[in-house]
Parts: sequence; C-alpha cells; structure tokens
Amino acid sequence: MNHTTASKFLSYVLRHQPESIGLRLDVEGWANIAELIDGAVQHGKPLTLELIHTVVASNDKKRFAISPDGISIRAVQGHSTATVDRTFPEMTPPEILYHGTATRFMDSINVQGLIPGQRQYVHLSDNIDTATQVGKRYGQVVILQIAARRMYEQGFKFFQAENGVWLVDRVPVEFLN
Ligand code: HQG
Repeated sequence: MNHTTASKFLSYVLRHQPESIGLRLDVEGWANIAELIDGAVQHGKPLTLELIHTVVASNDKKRFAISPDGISIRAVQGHSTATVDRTFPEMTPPEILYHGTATRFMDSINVQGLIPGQRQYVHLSDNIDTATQVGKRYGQVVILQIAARRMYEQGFKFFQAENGVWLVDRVPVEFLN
C-alpha cells in the first residue's frame, strides 16, 4: 500500500465505514490501532504500524491524530458515521470564513443555504486557498464568503477541529455572500 492509498483507506474506515473491516470507534472517534491493523489485514489491506505513523505525520491536512499513549487513532473531523459524535471546542469565529463549492450546487445552495450533506457539519476554512482546493473536487469552483461573526452573534455555535477546520451545523442563505 502506498501513502495515498493508506491515507484514503484510513479516511474511509475512521470517518465513514468502520464496520467494513469490523472496527469499532468510540463516541470521540478513537479506534484501537492494533484492531485497526488486524481488521485491515483480514480484509486484504496490508496496513502496518509504520505506514500508519508515516501517514499521520506527513498528512497535509493533519486529518488524523494518534493518542498520547500511542494506542489509538482517530480522524479529527469529517465524520459521517453515526457511531461518532465528537466534542469540539466551541470558538468565536473570525469576521469571515470561506466555503469552496462547485457551480452546479449553487441553485440549491441559494435556496437551502449550506447543509452538511453526508457529514455531521458544514466545513469552513479561514483562507481562500483551502476553500479553493475543497471546491475544486466537485467541479468549477465557487468561493462563498460566510458572515461567520454575524452568525455567531445571532447564536450559531462554531467549533474548530485540531487541524483548523471550522465546523457549523448549517449556514442560512442570509449569511452567504
Ligand atoms: C455542497 C474534505 C447542494 C457543499 C475537504 C459541498 C473538507 C450543497 C458538498 C471536507 C448544499 C458536500 C468537507 C446545498 C452544501 N445544496 N449542495 N444546500 N450545501 N452543499 O465533501 O465541505 O480532504 O461533504 O458545498 O477538504 O466539500 O476529506 O463537504 O460541495 O475539509 O480531509 O455539498 O472534506 O476534507 O461535500 O468537504 P462534502 P466539503 P478531506
């Protein structure tokens, strides 16, 4: 398994489908690393401890974290599996946050605002570069400016994951620009 394959596999089992390899995640998203490796190997994915450590250390977006005792691993955000309900620190957002999306979603977004889709939160970033990378995955990119501070002042809760990604339940149309 090369790095990219291993990273995608970790995203898949630690965010979306742990049951695909018989893995259990706790409510904070933690998986036992030994169980993860066993489950992977039993399902034909030759994952090793060394590969896991390399992927975690070199991951561009710091998607994964290993517990201080080295026993467990989790994805820091991006979950869709209902077994995980992480607590994130609630934070005061900056004036503006960004969301990158694709032109083909805009008709719907202009009616519904931003909704989480399969994931548990709408993901926002504090910089246009990241938002551009995120939006490009789905087609012709559109960068939306979110009046985050105004939302916060009106009672919306904002959370920030350890890797800097901002999370909110939804963004109504009136806060989009
Ligand atoms: C769009 C990746 C229609 C939304 C990224 C997005 C991110 C709507 C798509 C993280 C909509 C959901 C999350 C509405 C939102 N109508 N479409 N009302 N509201 N959408 O992948 O934010 O690389 O679940 O704009 O880097 O793109 O995996 O969310 O295009 O940080 O670590 O529905 O995933 O991180 O797509 O990406 P996603 P996202 P990783």
